[in-house]
Amino acid sequence: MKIRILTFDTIDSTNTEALRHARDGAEEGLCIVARSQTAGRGRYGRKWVSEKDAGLYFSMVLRPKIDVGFLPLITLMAGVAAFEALSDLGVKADIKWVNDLLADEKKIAGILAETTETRFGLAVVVGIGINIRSSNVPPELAAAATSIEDVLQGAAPEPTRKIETIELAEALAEKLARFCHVLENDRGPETIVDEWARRSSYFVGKQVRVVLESETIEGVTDGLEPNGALRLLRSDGGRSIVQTGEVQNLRRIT
Ligand code: BT5
Repeated sequence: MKIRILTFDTIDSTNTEALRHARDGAEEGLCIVARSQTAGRGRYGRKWVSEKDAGLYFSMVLRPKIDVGFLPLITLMAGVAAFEALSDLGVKADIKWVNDLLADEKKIAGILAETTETRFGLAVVVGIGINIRSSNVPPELAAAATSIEDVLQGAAPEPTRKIETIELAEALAEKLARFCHVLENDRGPETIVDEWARRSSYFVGKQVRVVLESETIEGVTDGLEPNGALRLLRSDGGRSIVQTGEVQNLRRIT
């Protein structure tokens, strides 16, 4: 896939812009990066804080050649790619099912994958927000969120190298392209689940509370289904399978 990056100073949402391009026929590999977003969003219409030059606001158009049943794995695949991009900068992350990356148990990045039908077939836009500087973590999120610079400064006594947004965007795009190809291989879905499992402490044995639209479930994680859904051993002794699209909130409990 040919990677092409379009950069903007300010934009509503890089996902919205990438969806527009996808509908206009953009090829896969097109990436949108903005220095700030005025309407950066998470799932369920939640806001994504997007201060100028304080984070990476990135979206990539994909046209994955996979069975629609495996589309939820795109979010997991993106988690693996983002984990690797952070790792290359010295940040040891954890992937929290389904779309969060944590460092020091706080959210450092979030993923929002959206699909759209186009004249050229289905397109998926993978949006990733990564906090680079602590100025992207407002006081009300301080207990729950962190940034690359916070994590690196906490780990090393020396001042850390300034993280360049565009370099991070290029590295992330390259990893997304690589893992997207992996997903398209014959045993791609299994491989992506394995890659995810190796990088996530949430794969098995994590005590969690999961908020769905109509109920809240508590239990222990027990692996993933082939499509990325989460298996849970519920506290009441039963079993549940939570699909990637139905979870509003998942929290570790101890
Ligand atoms: C997400 O949603 O985590 C997906 C975030 C995706 C953002 C990227 S930025 C580039 C692209 N363009 C977009 O418009 N979006 C994507 P969700 O799981 O719903 O989490 C949202 C919640 O995370 C909020 O309700 C806050 O509690 C918290 N939050 C908001 N901004 C944050 C930030 N900068 N860092 C950490 N947590 C944040």
